[in-house]
Amino acid sequence: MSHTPASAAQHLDALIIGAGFSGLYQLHCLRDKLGLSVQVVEAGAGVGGTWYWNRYPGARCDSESFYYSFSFSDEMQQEWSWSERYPQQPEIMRYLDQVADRFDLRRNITFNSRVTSARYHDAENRWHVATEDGGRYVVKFLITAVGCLSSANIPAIPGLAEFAGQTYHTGEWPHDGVDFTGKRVGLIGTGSTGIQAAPVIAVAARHLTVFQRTPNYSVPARNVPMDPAFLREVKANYAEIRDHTRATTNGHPWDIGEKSALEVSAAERQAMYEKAWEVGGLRFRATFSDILTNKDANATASAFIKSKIRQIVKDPATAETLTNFDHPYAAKRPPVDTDYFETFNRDNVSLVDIRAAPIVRITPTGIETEAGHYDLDIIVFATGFDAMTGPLLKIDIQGRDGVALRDAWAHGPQNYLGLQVAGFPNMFTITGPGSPSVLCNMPVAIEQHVDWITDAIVHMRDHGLERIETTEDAMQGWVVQVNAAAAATLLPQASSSWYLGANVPGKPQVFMPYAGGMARYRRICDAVAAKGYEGFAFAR
Ligand code: N01
Repeated sequence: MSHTPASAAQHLDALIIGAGFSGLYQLHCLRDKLGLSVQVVEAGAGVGGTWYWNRYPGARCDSESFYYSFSFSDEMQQEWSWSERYPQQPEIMRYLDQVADRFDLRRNITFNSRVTSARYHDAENRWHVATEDGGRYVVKFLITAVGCLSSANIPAIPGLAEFAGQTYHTGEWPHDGVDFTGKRVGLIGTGSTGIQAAPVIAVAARHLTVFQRTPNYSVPARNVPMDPAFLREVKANYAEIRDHTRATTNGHPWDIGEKSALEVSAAERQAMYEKAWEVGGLRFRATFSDILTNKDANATASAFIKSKIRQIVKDPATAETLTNFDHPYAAKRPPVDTDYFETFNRDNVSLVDIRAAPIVRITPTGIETEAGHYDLDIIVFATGFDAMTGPLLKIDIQGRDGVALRDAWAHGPQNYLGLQVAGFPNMFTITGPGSPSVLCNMPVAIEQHVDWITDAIVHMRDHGLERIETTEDAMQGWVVQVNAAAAATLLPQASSSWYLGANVPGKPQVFMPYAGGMARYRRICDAVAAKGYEGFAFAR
């Protein structure tokens, strides 16, 4: 569907920005359950959001397929069959395409259209929204479903524009792929993305040079084809599994271990880590109760992973560079991998320590560090994102009295429950900063937010209310809770983490997600609603 010409603004109940998991489900709820007039505006040519853009080699979800999916339709979860333990990007795209088809969502999505501005008009209690291609909308509710990791961060390295080869950012990957055959490839970045991409690029390229600034922990994913018997078991027990994911800290269907890493004997601890290493995946960090809260407990996990990497990587100097950790395990989002450390045993792969000898510039023929020059044909930036606030602040959002969100958040994001900002009535941010979002299995966090927003709108309709806006007091109280939740963990101790905004020069360093756990957060949100939406002010 194309947008309405500039002369005629489209008047709607709600506008949703983004057609990823969040936007699709929010559209379904508002349009099909509440009967509202709704349009989604999406910059891509298809649905998928973050998954639409992140097509880099090796792109795969680190959450397991059977629970990295929507739970709202039992028919859908019974019909859909995942092919692997962890879904690859194309399979997630097929899944989201069938969600869009099944619920006939595309007819209310405007593709290839990017929202540039959204301004709240107090007298009308309406948001006026404009898109890059001249679309205009006047809507009661503005719902951002822009994703947390959708604004690519390409470091401003001197000389970048002069590079004679090709450069790519993993989050803006060409749809027809990149041919690495016979090429010398430089990969900058060793976060979850770089760690997924390196083994796949290494197989295709003539030579891969990985430029590592901060060594990263990673645990084997242990991906396997889906076992049909396991999938049958899952489908037979989906209701229970979904309930479990909703009741846990990180939205996964397993519980964090009850024992402290420090209360067991060294032999028992080793055995438990060995077992978790064999199982693989993100649940490694749940082996003990205090890995994320106690430095000494964390050090045991760190030492175990270090020993594993040293066993895998044959060259001791390379192993040393890969394990010279500067932050507690899982204080940054822990990657999981398929043969990442094994990749450094290949003859065509080398590791460059750019913390010891930083990059000086990019030259027409490669990358120059303080230690030497590396000749390259292709540079891949796996350098992450202007996370959480970046996608929101790219849009010129202005609330009451023309106050810009960019100014309101000049010192870091502030909101109530990660859902609403004081001064921005009728605007909701799905999985925004201040909510568990990126610390949780995303579909679980998304469904909780979308359901809560939908219920709030039902409440307004039932009570003849036209405007909902968090109070300044509630917002400030929540900011205190977000900071306290982070401070109770080791998470803020990773000083270069994107959770803190530390990866983007000049960005205010504030711990952005709510670290108190999804289960607790859900209880707080439910209690707020049960008390008549405490902390929100309504107007007729
Ligand atoms: O980005 P990152 P990502 N010079 O910010 C380095 C999710 N995800 O795309 O640590 C040199 O984690 C930077 O170094 P340092 C997941 O939530 C999910 O990998 O700042 N290096 C770091 O090594 C994840 O956390 C999945 O010192 C520079 C890397 O680039 C999030 O996305 C898969 C640099 C960036 O790591 C982001 O992961 C993949 C510079 N100027 C990702 N700037 C799935 O589950 C940055 N770096 C599918």
